[in-house]
Amino acid sequence: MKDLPMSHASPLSRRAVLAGLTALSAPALFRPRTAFAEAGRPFIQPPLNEGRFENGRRVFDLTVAPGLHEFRPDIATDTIGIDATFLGPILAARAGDRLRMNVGNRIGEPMTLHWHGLHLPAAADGGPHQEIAPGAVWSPEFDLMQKAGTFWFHGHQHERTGAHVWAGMAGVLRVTDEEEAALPLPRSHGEDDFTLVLQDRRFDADGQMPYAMNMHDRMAGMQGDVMLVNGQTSPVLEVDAPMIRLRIVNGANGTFYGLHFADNRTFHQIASDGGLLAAPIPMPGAILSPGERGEFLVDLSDGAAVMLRAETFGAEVAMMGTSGVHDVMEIRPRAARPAPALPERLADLPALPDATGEDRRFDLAMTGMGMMGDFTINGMGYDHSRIDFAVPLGATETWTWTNTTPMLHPIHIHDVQFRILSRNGQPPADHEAGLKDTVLIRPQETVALRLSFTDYADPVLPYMYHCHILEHEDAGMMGQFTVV
Ligand SMILES: [Cu+2]
Repeated sequence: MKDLPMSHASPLSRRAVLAGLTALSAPALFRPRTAFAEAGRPFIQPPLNEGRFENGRRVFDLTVAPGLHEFRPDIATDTIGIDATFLGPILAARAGDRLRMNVGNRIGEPMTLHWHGLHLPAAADGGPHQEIAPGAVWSPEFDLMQKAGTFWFHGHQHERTGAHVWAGMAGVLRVTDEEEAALPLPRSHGEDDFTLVLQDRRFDADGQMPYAMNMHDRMAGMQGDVMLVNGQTSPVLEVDAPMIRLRIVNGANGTFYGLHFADNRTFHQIASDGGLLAAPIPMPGAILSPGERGEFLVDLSDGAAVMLRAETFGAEVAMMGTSGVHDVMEIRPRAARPAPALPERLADLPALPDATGEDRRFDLAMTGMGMMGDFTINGMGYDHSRIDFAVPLGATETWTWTNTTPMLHPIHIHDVQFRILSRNGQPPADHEAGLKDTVLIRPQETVALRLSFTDYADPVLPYMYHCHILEHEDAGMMGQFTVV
């Protein structure tokens, strides 16, 4: 195989996707992967589940159980699914709904299910303190206090998050609201609006994907060489629409995706983790860290087929460079036809709230070579019985993160949608200026966030803040705070 500089293979992504990722990046290699399965199977999405209504509540019944999933025809791989053989349904709900989630645990070991990105009481969060015993059903109830957007849910069991998500314990929550519904955007699920959970997996000779970590996996997070879209390899999406919306979830354990199109066409980001941006942002490429979501508009008016690609990075990109470029999904428009104009404005983002409370500092560090337990925040690993601090209810705080490790860390904070104040003293890029719950902190970077803690207090039960590389989280790069 001939190694080509990335600038030959993918000039726009080299400039736009890697730019600023790290100045230390080794020359990137272009290594097209051999197909894992025969390409060209039709793109499929998990079923849309709108729940059922009961006493004014939207109720979702979710059963988490072992599955056998065919990633390759006629090869059954052991998995975990949520009412499916791998991953779970796309839950559809409206902002303001009262939700009740009935989560049944049939996996034979303790688990939790965390509602990633939602503002809710700590008791309903689904973090490590809301353990569901084998055979039990957990039924939190809460108000859906989000803007329209793409959220997700996944396992969060203490020290088992990586294993559970790797096996398939994750799903998507699609939230709609009136503000979004009034905009001229594609929103017909399965026609011009598609949800993609991106993951990568490693399979053994028997077609299984054991959660067997080697030294590198412990340091950098589990990564695979097979790209999955909703648990499927190399799908083809045929569409009739001249403009489509892709809701993309990075559901990987430890892989960063630098998304771009093979023909380097510009696409537009319209939403970040917590909902719509102020205006569509033209992007030649977009990085999604583990845990992050983005919604993108893709113009298909030329009628030409195009390949969505992902340049994949591990946390150690600063030391090792990228691990390759993967074909993710081919999009085939059935015809050329004019695309509608993009809306000039999307949402009115509220002004950054003024700080009323503490300035807190978080130092991300590692010792040794990232052996188990060596990832720390403020010098400490996670202790399930230690609450690191309490935030007064109603406070707006500034949390400043500094990364002294040579690795990338996507930091996720439960309960809140926050705003990025600055990266190394500079204002955030437009696509990072909206609502966020997960933020990439590069080596040697200092990132300041503004967060408001409203509505829910609990003197006992905490929320989590942690690295969303699940192997870093499980190794202790996590802390807990209460809102009181
Ligand atoms: Cu990390």
